[in-house]
Amino acid sequence: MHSVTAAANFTVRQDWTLAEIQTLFALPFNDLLYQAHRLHRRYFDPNAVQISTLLSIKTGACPEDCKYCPQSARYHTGLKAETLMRVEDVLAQAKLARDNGATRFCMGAAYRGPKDKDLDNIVNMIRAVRGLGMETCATLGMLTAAQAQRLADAGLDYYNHNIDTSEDYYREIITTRCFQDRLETLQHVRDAGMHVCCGGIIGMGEGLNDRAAMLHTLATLPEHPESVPINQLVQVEGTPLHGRAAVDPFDFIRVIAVARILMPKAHVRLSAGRTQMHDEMQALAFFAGANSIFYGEKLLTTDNPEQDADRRLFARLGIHAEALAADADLEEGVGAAEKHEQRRATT
Ligand code: SAM
Ligand code: DTB
Ligand code: SF4
Repeated sequence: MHSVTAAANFTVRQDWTLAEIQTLFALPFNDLLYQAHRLHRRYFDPNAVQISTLLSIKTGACPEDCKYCPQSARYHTGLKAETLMRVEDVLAQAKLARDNGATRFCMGAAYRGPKDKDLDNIVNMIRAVRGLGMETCATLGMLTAAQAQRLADAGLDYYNHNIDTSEDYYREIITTRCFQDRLETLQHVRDAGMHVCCGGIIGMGEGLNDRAAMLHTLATLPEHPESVPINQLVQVEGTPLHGRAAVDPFDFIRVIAVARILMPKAHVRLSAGRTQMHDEMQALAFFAGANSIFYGEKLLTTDNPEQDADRRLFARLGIHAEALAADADLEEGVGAAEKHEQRRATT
C-alpha cells in the first residue's frame, strides 16, 4: 500500500528526491488529492484565486525553435508579427485589465532575449503599470545579470521563465538553447531580488518521468519559485507539436497536485489550455491546489476563456479573486527587489 504521509509534516523542503516525487505520482488519485488539498489549506485560503492578465508586447518572428510555439519564425502558423508596442498602448491595456479585476499584469515578448535598447521602453512600461497599483511580471527570454538588475531596479515584481519540461526532454523540444541557459537566467532573476515565476507545459509527448523530473528541478532550486505556471499544450496548427495526443485530464490534475505538495507556499497557476478544459476539470485543479489563473480573452496569441465564463465559474464554485498582499507597497513604487533588501536589512 502507498504511504500518504510523505507531505504530512507541512515543512517546506528543497531536498526532494526524484524517487519521492515518482511515488507521489503513483499514489491513487484520491490519496494524492487529499494530501495536496490538506497542504493547500494550510498555506492558502482555498477559495481565493490570484488573477493575472497577459499581454503580448512584441509578437512573433522569434528566432528560437520551441516546437510548441506559434511565435517562432520557423513555423507557418499564420500569425502576424508585431514590433514592440508603445508604452501608452500597453498602459491602456493594463488599465482595462485592472478594471476587470486583475491584480498582476504580465508582459510577454517573443525574444530569445531582449536587446538593451528594447529594455529602455520596457522599463518605462513597468513603471507605468506599477503606477496603476498593479503587480508587474515580464517574460522576455534570456537575461544577462545586468539586464535582470535593470528590470528589478524598474520595480519589476515577477519574471516568468519556464523550464517547460525535464532536462532530457528539453532537447527534443528546443535546439536553439539548452536547459542550463534557462537555469542561468533564473539565477540572475533571483540574484537581482525579483520573484521567480517558472513552470512548464504538459502534453508535449513527455513521459511521466519527465513530468516528475521537471517538478524535481523546480522543487530543488535553492528557493522555490513564488509562482509555478502549469500549462497544457495549446496545439497550434503549423507548429511541430500540433496533433500530439491529448493529455488524460486526471494526469494533468496529478501534476498540479504534486506541484502543490512539493512547493506548498508557491502560487500554482492553471495556465494555458483552459479553453480545452471543462468546468469540472478546472474545479478539480483548484481543489488540487491551483490558485492562480490568466484572466482575459487572450493569452499571448491564443484564446483564453471569455471573462464572463470565468466569472460564472468562480461564482458557481464560491471562489473569489485574491487581494493584493498587504506588503505589496505598490503606491510607494517599492518593487520585489527593494522589498527583499528591506527584509534583509531588518533581519
Ligand atoms: N520568449 C520568451 C521565452 O520563451 O521565455 C517569453 C515568451 S514564451 C511565449 C513564454 C512561455 O509560454 C513559454 O516558455 C511556454 O512555456 C509558454 N508557451 C508558449 N507556447 C505555448 C503553447 N502553445 N502552449 C502552452 N504554453 C506555451
Ligand atoms: C506561461 O507559463 N504561460 C503563458 C505565460 N507564462 C507567458 C503563456 C502561454 C502562451 C500560450 C500560447 C500563446 O498564447 O501564444
Ligand atoms: Fe520564442 Fe519564447 Fe516562443 Fe520560444 S517560447 S519561440 S523563445 S516566443
